[in-house]
Amino acid sequence: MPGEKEIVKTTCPRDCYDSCGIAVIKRGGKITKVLGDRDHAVSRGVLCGKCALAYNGVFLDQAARLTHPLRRVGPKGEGRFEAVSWDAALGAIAARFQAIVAESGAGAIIHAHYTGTCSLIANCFPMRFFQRLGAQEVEPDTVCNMAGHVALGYVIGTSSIGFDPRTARDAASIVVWGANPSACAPHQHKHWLKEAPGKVIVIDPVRHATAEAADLHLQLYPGTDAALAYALMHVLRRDGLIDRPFLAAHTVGWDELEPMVEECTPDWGETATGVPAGLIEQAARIYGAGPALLWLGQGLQRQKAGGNTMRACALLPALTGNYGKPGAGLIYLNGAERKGVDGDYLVAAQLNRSPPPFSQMALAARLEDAARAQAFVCWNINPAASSPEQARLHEALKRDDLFTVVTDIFETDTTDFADYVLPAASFLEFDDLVSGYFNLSFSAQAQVVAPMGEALPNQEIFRRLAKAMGFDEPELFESDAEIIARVMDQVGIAGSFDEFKAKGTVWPEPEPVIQFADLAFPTPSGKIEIASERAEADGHARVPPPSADVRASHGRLRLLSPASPWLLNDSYANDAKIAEKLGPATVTLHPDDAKAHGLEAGDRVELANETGRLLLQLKVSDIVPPGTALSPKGRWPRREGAARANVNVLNPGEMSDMGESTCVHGVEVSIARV
Ligand SMILES: Nc1nc2c(c(=O)[nH]1)N[C@H]1C(S)=C(S)[C@@H](COP(=O)(O)OP(=O)(O)OC[C@H]3O[C@@H](n4cnc5c(=O)[nH]c(N)nc54)[C@H](O)[C@@H]3O)O[C@H]1N2
Ligand SMILES: Nc1nc2c(c(=O)[nH]1)N[C@H]1C(S)=C(S)[C@@H](COP(=O)(O)OP(=O)(O)OC[C@H]3O[C@@H](n4cnc5c(=O)[nH]c(N)nc54)[C@H](O)[C@@H]3O)O[C@H]1N2
Ligand code: SF4
Ligand SMILES: [Mo]
Repeated sequence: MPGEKEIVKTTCPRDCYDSCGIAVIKRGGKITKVLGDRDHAVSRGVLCGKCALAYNGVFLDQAARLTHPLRRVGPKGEGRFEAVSWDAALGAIAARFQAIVAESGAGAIIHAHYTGTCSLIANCFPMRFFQRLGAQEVEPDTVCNMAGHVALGYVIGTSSIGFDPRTARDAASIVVWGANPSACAPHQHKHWLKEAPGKVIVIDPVRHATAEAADLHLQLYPGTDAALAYALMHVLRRDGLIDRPFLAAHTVGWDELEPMVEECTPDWGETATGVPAGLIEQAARIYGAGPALLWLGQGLQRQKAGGNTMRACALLPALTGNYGKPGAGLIYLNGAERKGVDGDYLVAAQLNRSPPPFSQMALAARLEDAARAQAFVCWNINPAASSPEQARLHEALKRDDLFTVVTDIFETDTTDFADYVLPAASFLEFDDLVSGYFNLSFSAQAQVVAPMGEALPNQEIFRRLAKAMGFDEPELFESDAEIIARVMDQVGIAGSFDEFKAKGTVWPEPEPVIQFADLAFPTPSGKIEIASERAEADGHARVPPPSADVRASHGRLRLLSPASPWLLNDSYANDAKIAEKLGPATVTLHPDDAKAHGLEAGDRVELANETGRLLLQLKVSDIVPPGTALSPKGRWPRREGAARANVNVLNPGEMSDMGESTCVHGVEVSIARV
């Protein structure tokens, strides 16, 4: 191959716990290979399987990428377009927005976004535009992890200060509760958990690869976690494993909790959760020996009582004094503000004139409402695949009078419904910053090549649209270089961005950080709030009750649709090699359930409920407990034949107990052979 070999370090900005360092090999100015960066502490030279394929496959494939602004020429949903210039597209969009603002107010312009890219500028900068415009936001976390944010806010005052994973070297145990690192955090599965000296306990209905490799797997029925937490606390109390001086000094409400804990014996726990009492005892003793780390996954709280579950689980470190020392703590996520990043600056919060956001669970209903939804903009999100009430949403998106603008790097189910499609540059095509949300790493995203065709980074798209709208606030036009310099300064990274890019990743805190070292919690009392007045004022119990969901009845199954190791949310299904790995859409049942329904592996089956129906191929395995069905998320409806549906066609979009958040793992379905 002609041309000199060049290696460019960059960072994976996907919504993933790992934030891998990447090494891109270039020859003659062209990308020849995208690899893991050997010097990077997390990726250690190897990307996950899905990114190794997608970044060398569909991301580099000009035919698969969106390369020009497009205007719809066919009916909505068909995805037929003609190429237009940026000026024509942005001019038409601005004119339509101005007309809506004049007639109905900017609140009739709805925008949805999430974590298609997590690089800070591409993820945050467009908010400056939408908040200045006064458009109404679809609250992004409601489709993912909002219940957990609200719940942890009640207990410890924050959901974005987690333990530092590097402190695992001092932990006697790590509990992974309702997370699946083997799919969602592949390098934590492969390296971090394997190398941790402590015992690993997994609490999950599914015996995924991390559960398989763990010292202990508590395979509970979905939605029974609060009961399990109480049974564990019962053993801790009974066996003298409670840190009473810590409780007295740093918590409020133990006196209200203690009598509740007393009643929740391991036998009671077994009945409520399906986990054998002996395993509950064992797990409690391992955790109680401490120091112990508790990882509360995002899958855990996607349940009807997901907020209550998170509150109950978060009591374990409080009872055992697992804060403020090495090897102790709890993690949900680590926010960028942990590294000094000022989130308000990134989104220019001072410009905000938008009405309050609404839940993504209500998206389909809102888009049906012609008076309140006149325009719909999607960026960093593919709701036609990821959102609940899929059939209803697709119908709403067909409304001819709903002016729809979608920006993405690929044609997706959502772009199919757009009036205008705006081509976004991929992470290999612009400079940005990436803040790890598990590890306390902070990284540079480097432009490796020029954007494909006429594609532009999100931030540049919305700078140009702001100009077309005639806005003049300087925040709307701040350059990437200025933002990068400012954020590097906030994080305390000395030197130029070029120097930072050469390093790839920095760890602003060189030594493992001790979570809540000063034992000051950002709650109103400054302590851990076992009993919460704020929760009570919001209509919840003062102390989270030991509740457990009842089993699905009448032959119905509880449907779990967590992450697939081969997809990243609703991305990558359009990569040919990944499609091959995925095979047909499947649902997995326990052998007892398959037998009870007269089904065999390989059968074509239909899952159905009040919201929809879906055809799948049956797998039979005891990795799932009886009464449940497993069918991973992230397939593309447009690639699933005439039905044009994925597992979200079965999700009624019910809201969880807190934060108007998703309870997608609480869906119930019936099953029948086709
Ligand atoms: N059944 C079921 N449904 C679920 C879930 C579940 O567990 N089960 N999980 C939910 C969760 S946790 C989440 S987070 C959501 C995720 O759902 P989505 O946010 O819809 O999915 P993503 O694949 O993260 O990304 C959306 C799009 O962003 C695009 N993109 C990537 N980079 C860029 C960029 O730089 N600019 C622009 N403009 N676009 C870009 C990608 O190509 C992709 O099409 O799904 C939810 N849906
Ligand atoms: N490969 C891959 N990686 C990803 C993603 C992806 O789609 N693919 N998505 C990214 C995103 S957006 C997110 S939010 C994270 C999510 O990452 P995780 O936090 O790991 O969440 P999930 O994969 O949704 O679900 C994790 C586990 O929760 C379990 N679970 C479901 N219900 C319950 C319950 O009631 N109790 C308990 N104890 N467990 C339950 C499921 O069986 C599953 O094994 O992963 C990120 N990483
Ligand atoms: S998706 Fe996650 S595991 Fe895969 S390369 Fe990106 S950061 Fe690493
Ligand atoms: Mo998510």
